[in-house]
Amino acid sequence: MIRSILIHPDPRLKKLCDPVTEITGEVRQLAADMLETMYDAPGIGLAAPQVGVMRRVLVMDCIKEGTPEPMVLINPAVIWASEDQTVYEEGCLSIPDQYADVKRPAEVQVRWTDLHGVEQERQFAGIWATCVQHEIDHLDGKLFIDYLGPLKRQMITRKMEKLKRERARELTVR
Ligand code: K2U
Ligand code: ZN
Repeated sequence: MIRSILIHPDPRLKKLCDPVTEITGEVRQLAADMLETMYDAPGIGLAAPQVGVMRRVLVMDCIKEGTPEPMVLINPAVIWASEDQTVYEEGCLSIPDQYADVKRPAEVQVRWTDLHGVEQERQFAGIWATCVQHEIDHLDGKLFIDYLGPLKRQMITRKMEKLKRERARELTVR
């Protein structure tokens, strides 16, 4: 089912998430819900804390020529990062309609456990390197605005607080 996405500022988005110790039916259901929620947003990545679950699970869709390739990464870790960095104008489903340039390693090697409990390893480049680093940051309570200067971060946070007040008012007025 589609789960609601937490909006910054929210303490749950700043927490360090717990590793998954056993791949239960509940973890499988979470991953399925996260993929459904990601596609609905739409987005190309989503981390469990964004739907309020403080577990080290992220989903991505490395869309290649149209054939969706949904990926579920459990307990992901960057084991190598290139010296080269790239800048990408990032956004975040938890910080709607705000975009800013973020510099990250251009390529990363990531190790994770898949839904079948099998250990995987893959090197990511391009937008997928950016996305997987953005999602792993979420598992460590880090948002892309944490890479910005204090003034820009504060301006975005103020905008989000206003948005949340408006959304709350809509709900009460209705
Ligand atoms: O984690 C999230 O909030 C989903 C992010 C993932 C992402 C952020 C920056 C750069 C790449 C991925 C996005 O909202 S997904 C939306 C999107 C779609 C296409 C390209 C970039 C971002
Ligand atoms: Zn995000």
